[in-house]
Amino acid sequence: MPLSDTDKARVKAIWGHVSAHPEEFGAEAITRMFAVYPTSKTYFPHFDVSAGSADIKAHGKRVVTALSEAVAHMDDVAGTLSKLSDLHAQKLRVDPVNFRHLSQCILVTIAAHCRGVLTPEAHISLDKFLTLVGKTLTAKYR
Ligand code: HNI
Repeated sequence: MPLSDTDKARVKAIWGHVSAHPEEFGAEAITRMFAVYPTSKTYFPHFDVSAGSADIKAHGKRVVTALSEAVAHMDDVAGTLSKLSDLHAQKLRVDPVNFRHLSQCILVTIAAHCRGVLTPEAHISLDKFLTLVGKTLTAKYR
C-alpha cells in the first residue's frame, strides 16, 4: 500500500526522535530481535550477540542510518535502498519473515521511548513505512 502524504508527514515527525539517537534505538531493536526471535542470530555468526555488545551497537546504528536515508527519500525508497536490497537478497539471503520481526522490534522500541508520540495513527503510518522497506529489501529474491 503506497504511503499517503499524511503517512509521510507522520513518519518524518516520529523519525526525528529516532534519528537523533541512532545507536541507542538501533541497538535496542536488534537486541530485542535476537532475544525474541533467536533464529535471527544465525545470520550473525561472527557477532557478539550479547545485549549491548559493540557489534550490536555498530550494527544498530547502521540499520537506523539506512532507515533515515529512506525516510529522507520516501518517494524513492526502492532507489535509495537498492544496494542494500542487492546485499540482503543476493549475499545475505535473509529469510523475509525476519524483516517483519525486526520491524516489530523497531516499533516496540519506539513505543517504549516515545509513548506520547506513537499515537495509533502514527503507528499505522510507521508500520506501512517499515513494511515498504521490508518489501524493498526482499524484492530481488526472485
Ligand atoms: Ni541488514 C547488514 C540495513 C534487516 C541481516 N543491514 C546491513 C547493513 C545495513 C543493513 C545498512 C550494512 C551494510 C553494509 O555493510 O554495507 N538490514 C538493514 C535494514 C533492515 C535490515 C534497513 C530492515 C529494516 N538485516 C535485516 C534483517 C536481518 C539482516 C531482518 C536478519 C535477521 N544485515 C544483516 C546481516 C548483515 C546486514 C547479516 C551483515 C552484518 C555484518 O556486519 O557482517
